Order: sequence, then structure tokens, then C-alpha cells
Amino acid sequence: MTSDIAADCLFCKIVAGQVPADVVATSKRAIAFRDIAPQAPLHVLVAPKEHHGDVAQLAAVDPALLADVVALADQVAGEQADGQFRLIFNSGPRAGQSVFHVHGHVIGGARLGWTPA
Ligand code: DGP
Repeated sequence: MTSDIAADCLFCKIVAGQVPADVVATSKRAIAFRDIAPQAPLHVLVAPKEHHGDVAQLAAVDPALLADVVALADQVAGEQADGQFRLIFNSGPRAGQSVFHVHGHVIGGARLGWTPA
């Protein structure tokens, strides 16, 4: 789904300031905020401010916006960790997506293993 704001979307509400979040950075079209259940010393979510369901949908309709989201991830990793990071976009429930407003998990701040179960 693609629209500026989706009803009952948690991350649209964070963008709108209706749900509190620890926002660490913003750009004109993207936002970065700390994950509520961090899995690493750095665990920030980067998302477009407008609503898109998943990363493939965003890439199809607005690749420049996806590039903005990736650039914000790089900025946050540079500001909050050592600039090295893993960027994970879960796509679909079986892949672990639970919030259907596209977001990348920016993971870093430690040496990372490679064990996606
Ligand atoms: P995913 O499972 O890939 O859709 O990631 C959703 C992430 O969102 C998950 O790691 C937990 C996080 N999350 C869920 N609810 C909230 C919230 O209210 N605030 C914040 N900051 N993060 C949340």
C-alpha cells in the first residue's frame, strides 16, 4: 500500500508525533528512531515519512525515497556507532515483518554474527 498516511499505522503515528519515539535523526523525507526492543548496541529503524508497505513496493514507486532511507541509515551509523552497519528490511510476516510501513533495521555498534534463523 502507498499513501502519505495510513490509518492505524504505528509508524505513520510516530512520524506524525502521535506516538512517542526516540527520534535520532530526520531528513526531508525520512525518519530514524530507536527500536523499542533493541537487539544490538545500535538498533535504529529508518523509514520514509510517507506510507509504503514494504521495501519492494517502495523501490518500485519511489526509488529515490528508498535511497534517502538508506542515506539516513548511513548517517545514523556514522553518528551513533563506527559507521559500519547491517541494514535489514523484513518483507512479509514469514520474514519477520510485523509493522507494515517499510522500515530498515540499522544494526551495529558491535561485531555481528551471521545467523539468520
Ligand atoms: P519488523 O518486525 O521488521 O516489522 O520490525 C518492527 C520493529 O518495530 C520491531 O523490531 C519492534 C519495533 N517496534 C514495535 N513497536 C514499536 C514502537 O511503538 N516504538 C518503537 N520505537 N519501535 C517499535
